[in-house]
Amino acid sequence: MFWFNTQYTHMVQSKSFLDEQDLSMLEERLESISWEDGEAENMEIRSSQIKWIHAGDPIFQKVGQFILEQNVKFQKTIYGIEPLQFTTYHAEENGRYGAHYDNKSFMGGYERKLSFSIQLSDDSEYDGGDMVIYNPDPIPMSRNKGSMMVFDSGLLHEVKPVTKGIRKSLVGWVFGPRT
Ligand SMILES: O=C(O)CCC(=O)C(=O)O
Ligand SMILES: [Fe+2]
Repeated sequence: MFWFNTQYTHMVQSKSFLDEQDLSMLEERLESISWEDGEAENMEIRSSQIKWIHAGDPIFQKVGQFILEQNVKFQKTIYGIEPLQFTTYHAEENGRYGAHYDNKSFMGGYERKLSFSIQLSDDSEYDGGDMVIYNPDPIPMSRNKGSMMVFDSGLLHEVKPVTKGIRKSLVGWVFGPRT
């Protein structure tokens, strides 16, 4: 008999998910999108500015394909990806996102199954600001520009305060049936 290796994975990291060309084209498209108010209910734990990238942007093709490939390891029932959240954390504003779970709020009948973050700043552009996932031990995400971390939305994670410069990220959530 042949047995599939269905060992469950909690996180996956790609050190160079977006290349230089992807990054510069994405930056150009972001220029034409306007800023939105951050979510006020989270202000005690969160300080950041956001823009939304909606389905139709070419980044969804690349992200969607990677998510489907990686889901072989996560084994989640997934339907799609919410709009992507471009986020900036400024040192002057004590930019941070305190420890939280992404699967605690529901959108209609759906539940967040997987979360991901793509680094859009180079390690040299900011101090502090580490994205850390607790599994339960802390695992810091790569600080390589263009790297991508995919993780179970049920894992606690945080963005430590940025103490110098600006950290930029592209954050997304993959949803499936509410269980
Ligand atoms: O900026 C990041 O890398 C992660 C942000 C985050 O956890 C979120 O917006 O839910
Ligand atoms: Fe999060």
